[in-house]
Amino acid sequence: MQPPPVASPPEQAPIPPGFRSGFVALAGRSNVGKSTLLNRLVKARVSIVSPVPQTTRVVIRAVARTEEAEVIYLDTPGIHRPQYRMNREMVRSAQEALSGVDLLLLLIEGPGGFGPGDDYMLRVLSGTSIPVFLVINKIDAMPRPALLPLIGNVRGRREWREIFPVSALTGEGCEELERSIRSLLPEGPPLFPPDFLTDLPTRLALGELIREQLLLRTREELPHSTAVIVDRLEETEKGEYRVGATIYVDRESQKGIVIGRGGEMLKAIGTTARMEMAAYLGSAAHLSLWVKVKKDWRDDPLLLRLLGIAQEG
Ligand SMILES: Nc1nc2c(ncn2[C@@H]2O[C@H](COP(=O)(O)OP(=O)(O)OP(=O)(O)O)[C@@H](O)[C@H]2O)c(=O)[nH]1
Ligand SMILES: [Mg+2]
Repeated sequence: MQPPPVASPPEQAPIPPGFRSGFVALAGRSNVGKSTLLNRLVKARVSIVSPVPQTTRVVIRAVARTEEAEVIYLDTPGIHRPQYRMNREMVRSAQEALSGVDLLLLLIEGPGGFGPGDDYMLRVLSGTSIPVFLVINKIDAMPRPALLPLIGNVRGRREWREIFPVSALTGEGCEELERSIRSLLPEGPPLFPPDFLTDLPTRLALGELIREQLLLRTREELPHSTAVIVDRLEETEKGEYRVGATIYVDRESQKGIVIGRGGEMLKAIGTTARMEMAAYLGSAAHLSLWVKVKKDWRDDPLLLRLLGIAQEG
């Protein structure tokens, strides 16, 4: 009797010789455009963006894959002076992400120039032996003649592997930056499957889409005092999604702002977030939103763990 045929291993795409892979962290003070740049580099909307400082609260990894390289980018919370337990965790996680990578991108912004927050970043990075690119972002929003003096100002402040003026918003200068990033990575095989984009868990990603709307629509009144927990995520028989989420605020008065007159604000937040969720999930999303007051939630270890901001244990 013939032995059964041995199953051949699944076909793997051959890795081209000289393929490179590695980790690149985006660092900098709040609001310089780290998340905007991450989204541009991975060509997807992975990390939320807003004009409010301290938008990003957790380290987000996302992968950019080309034929010759795989770059795993780490978006980090902006380094700032921490006031609450939440902010201490944010700064701790950001600093932790800056070690153990192959390359650091230190972002500053052109229009505001080099300030005390950037100087503090230099101190954070002072002991590192990892190569650092200085990325001067937002050059679309500054007069061109101001660029050279700014480069002159920052050039001697530490050793930079290279300096790149870019606009994460328009994409100007970003291809040159990407090319240099790829050429600096070590040779090695890809670490993730070709369709892998981010390790951000779906529930956190959906919560972030709601928080982005909160930041964009209510920023004057409640910049940092909201958190979103997705309590429910179910797939229906039709392949659509039912999402239930709770928005936490610090004070009763903030609850009124989030709900708005006649519920208008909450409705607007829900409508846009639901559309964003549908795009993210690739199928229709039905969203129920609740608003709860939880005083001092930014110092609550359990809630911070649920939000992925504090570590387990
Ligand atoms: N004009 C201009 N605005 C930009 C550019 N990049 C980012 N921005 C704006 O700058 C603001 C902050 O951008 P983010 O990407 O959220 O900044 P961040 O560094 O991730 O901020 P944190 O997460 O708070 O640390 C947003 O309003 C962006 O639209 C740029 O190249 N040009
Ligand atoms: Mg950010």
